Amino acid sequence: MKADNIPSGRVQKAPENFLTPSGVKEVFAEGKKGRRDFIRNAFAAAAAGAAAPMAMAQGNPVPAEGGDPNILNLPEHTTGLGQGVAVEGYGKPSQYEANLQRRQSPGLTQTTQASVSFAPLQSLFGIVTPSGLHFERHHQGWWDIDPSKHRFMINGMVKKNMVFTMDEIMRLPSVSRFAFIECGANTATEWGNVAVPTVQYTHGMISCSEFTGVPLITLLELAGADLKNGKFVLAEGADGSSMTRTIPMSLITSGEVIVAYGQNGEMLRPENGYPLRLVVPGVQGVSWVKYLRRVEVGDKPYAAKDEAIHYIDLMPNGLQRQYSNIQEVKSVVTTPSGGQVLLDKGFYNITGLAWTGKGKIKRVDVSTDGGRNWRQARLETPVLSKALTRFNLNWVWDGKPAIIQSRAQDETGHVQPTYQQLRAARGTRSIYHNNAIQSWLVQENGEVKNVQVS
Ligand SMILES: Nc1nc2c(c(=O)[nH]1)N[C@H]1C(S)=C(S)[C@@H](COP(=O)(O)O)O[C@H]1N2
Ligand SMILES: [Mo]
Repeated sequence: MKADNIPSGRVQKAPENFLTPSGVKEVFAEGKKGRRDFIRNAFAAAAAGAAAPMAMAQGNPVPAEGGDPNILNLPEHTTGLGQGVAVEGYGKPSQYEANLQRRQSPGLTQTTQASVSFAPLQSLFGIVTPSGLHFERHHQGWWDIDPSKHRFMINGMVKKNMVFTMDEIMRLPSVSRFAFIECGANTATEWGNVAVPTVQYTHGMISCSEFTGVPLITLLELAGADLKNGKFVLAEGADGSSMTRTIPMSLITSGEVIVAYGQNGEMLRPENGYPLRLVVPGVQGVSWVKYLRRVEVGDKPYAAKDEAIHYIDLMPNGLQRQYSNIQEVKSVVTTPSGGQVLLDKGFYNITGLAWTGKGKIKRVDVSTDGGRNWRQARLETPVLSKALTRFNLNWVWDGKPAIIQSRAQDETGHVQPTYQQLRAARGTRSIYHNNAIQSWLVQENGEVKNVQVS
């Protein structure tokens, strides 16, 4: 069944011509071999598309007669002696999970010095992104900086300029909080209806971690910052990208902005800013300055390059919208999603992620008919402010083409827009800040594809 034959006729088949023919083949080849194995085949198509999320990925079908050898024959792991502890090792995932990787998008130019890697959302559970699978965005490469030589400075509208070593920062009162980070360019290819094949590439520039560090306000108070006239802070990174961003003081005085050294219970990973990064919950990723070495207190926005010419939105009236910091309410179904293949009709767990930079997710509705009917999904706890929220919904697939969508609403009442609504408000020439409803087409043969419903 082709996308253009879908019931309503409202579906536009997303163009795939940006993918090389072999890239497209790779995505679906595995799935075609044996559709009965939803998990094994659908997710094994790793290179350009999906990746295996589940342990069952390696299982063989259970024989109808004669007993299951996987039960009848005692395996070696039941009769033999297992491996000893890896005494000084750092634990690694199972060898059977080798397909679970962050990857460069097939929709972007492939380079050896790539500057973006996408998190495999289709294979993740719950709300925490394992640190090794956190998306990466480097404007000038990443570094593994010696923490004993790293310095953090405060200047500008302060009583005294201050310099901290890492040891000095780690003596101060710390806080831990869960927060999502989303690059403002996440889902950018969909503005042009370029159908990158999987959710890894449509939405994989988002991750969620527990961050630990010192509230920036604590450090500013130590320096005697002028919190009355100092309305903005400039944050600067120590890499060669000259990454500087203006942070409004209101976010800092609320205590939310953290100068973080911890991520998911250990020190930050080098790719994510080791040994120090700014955590700015609810705000787009570019403001989460990595390798943080300096903040300056000022009385006006700095209009730095990454806020004057990048990360701005070209509006329909031809004007640029600047400082669109807060990431608005958004969600995406991660299974079933592009590149996956459904088995026969029957029961499936629809699952996905929702988030908003404005606070908590209030509800998520899911449609399986392209937005005509909606059912309320279960929000899994905890539902945390400015963190990812996991949702699930029971679904019985009747084997007919289906268009799966999710629509999130946050506690401020904002609802995720359709593409039609988004384009009406924002025009068609944007790159950043696309929070529209994503559609996945489940075809009769079980293959799931990225489509746009207008
Ligand atoms: N110093 C520095 N900070 C940076 C960047 C950078 O290139 N250098 N990239 C920014 C961008 S655009 C994003 S989306 C996030 C990505 O963070 P991550 O690589 O930890 O996912 O870091 C931001 N902070
Ligand atoms: Mo970004």
